[in-house]
Amino acid sequence: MRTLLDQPRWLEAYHLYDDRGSELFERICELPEYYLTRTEETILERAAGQIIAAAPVQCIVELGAGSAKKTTHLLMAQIQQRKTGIFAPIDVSLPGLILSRDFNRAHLPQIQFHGLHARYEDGFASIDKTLPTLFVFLGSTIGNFNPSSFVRFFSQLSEAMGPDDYLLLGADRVKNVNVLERAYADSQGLTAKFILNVFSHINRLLESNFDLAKMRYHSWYNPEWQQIEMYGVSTTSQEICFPSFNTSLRWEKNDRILVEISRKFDPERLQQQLRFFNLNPVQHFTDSNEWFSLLLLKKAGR
Ligand code: AVI
Repeated sequence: MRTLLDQPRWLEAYHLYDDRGSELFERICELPEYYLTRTEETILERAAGQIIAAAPVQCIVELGAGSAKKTTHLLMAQIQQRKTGIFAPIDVSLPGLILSRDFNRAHLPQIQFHGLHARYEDGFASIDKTLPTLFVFLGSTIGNFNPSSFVRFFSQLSEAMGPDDYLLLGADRVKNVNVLERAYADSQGLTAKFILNVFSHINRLLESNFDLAKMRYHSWYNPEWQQIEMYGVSTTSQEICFPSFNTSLRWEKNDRILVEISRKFDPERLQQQLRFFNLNPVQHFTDSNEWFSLLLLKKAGR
């Protein structure tokens, strides 16, 4: 929360995902304007067989899996091609893991389920490096990392990977600005609710007095940084108090707090960048509009 005193003010995006935030995000994924989830699933459905054939693994580890609905395509391909396997989703949300476990038990009994209730960075430590593994990181969650968390994440992930391991990475691509901006300013106002909900979460955590009635949501595509930026903007001059830290800040009218970024990628450039983390490109899958990319990469080593 110290980032609120930085200039410009900003917040760590993981505060977005309290119970209400997680529920709102699930609903965002169903919105007509929010093409990411649907497009990624279409690619996965079509390419799952090729991905599993190219990555001869025994285990699939999914980072930030949620209910792991999309991963079912990979697990089914694993069963078809290798009869058996292990699925180890890592997530901070227990309800998502339970849903995924129950689905596996009912529909994919050939797959051993080992869910891990943890932040994925913390889950890396418990990964067996000797078992050939496909790491899966979907949904373009890498877009929510700022440059320093991007480097930290891929350094830790690459370190956790063994020499026979692969990574399947979902990345939303740079595209027409209107398509991008509409996806983050939907007509039902769900994205606004999702972004502003972070202030209620912070009030609960810090006993602060952010007032949702005195702020509005603003988002835009920053072409220089190739990212959607999502802000809470104060509609009046107000004092925000943090009693547990014995401090406060003045939030002036029209001043904004950056709540989340969603970076958009050029897949070729992203592949080049990932070579710095010893992750080499194997295959690239995309949709007919070339809106979203699924990159299959292999840890360098053998
Ligand atoms: C989770 N993440 C990839 C979403 C995104 O598109 O950046 C979060 C989101 N924020 C607003 N809408 C969706």
